[in-house]
Amino acid sequence: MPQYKLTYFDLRGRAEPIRMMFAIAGVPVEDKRIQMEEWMDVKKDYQFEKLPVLEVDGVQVSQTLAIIRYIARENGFAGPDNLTAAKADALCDQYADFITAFMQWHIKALYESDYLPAKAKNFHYFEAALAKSSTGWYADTADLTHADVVIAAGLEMLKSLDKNADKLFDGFPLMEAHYKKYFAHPKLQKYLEERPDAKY
Ligand SMILES: N[C@@H](CCC(=O)N[C@@H](CS)C(=O)NCC(=O)O)C(=O)O
Repeated sequence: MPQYKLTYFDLRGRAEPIRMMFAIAGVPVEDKRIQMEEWMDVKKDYQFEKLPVLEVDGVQVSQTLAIIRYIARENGFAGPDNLTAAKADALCDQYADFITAFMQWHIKALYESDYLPAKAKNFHYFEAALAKSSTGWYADTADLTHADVVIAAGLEMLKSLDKNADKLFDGFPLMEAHYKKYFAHPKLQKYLEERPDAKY
């Protein structure tokens, strides 16, 4: 097995789905956390000058979704065939588009004008994907895929930042059921018990 080192800030953020994917796969990874004060000194050492970065036997892989797809594929969590993997990829990409809109809202306080419409539109897409699933996992797979990890971890962050978090799933019962099913996944329990406390 390769030596894995994941570098990110001392936050959950974009690294959390990656850490969770490793935990579910049962693969050890060094969880290197850089303090903000150190970042400017080392930024240039990373391919796109952004984190997270995964090192695989010293070889850098950048971009959150590229990293998570790689771990899922390596460990049998990308579905049984390429078409299923592509469906999981599409859900991850759609979630990433949505969370980018959310970040703009969070920075510029565009809650009503930008966030709420983006949330309503996207949650309908995700609810519809689950309505087509016979297993309760987003890509209709027997066990979860990276799409389930990316969306559930992303929603956990959203819950910590949305001022109306208690209403996050109102009107979206399948998404709520998925969220609970994900956080009850047996392979995630030890990680959840041991991970450092963090707001997001
Ligand atoms: N699309 C990239 C975005 C990476 C990104 O924006 N990372 C932020 C932290 S969440 C970062 O490294 N910020 C520090 C900087 O830009 O100097 C990904 O998903 O990995």
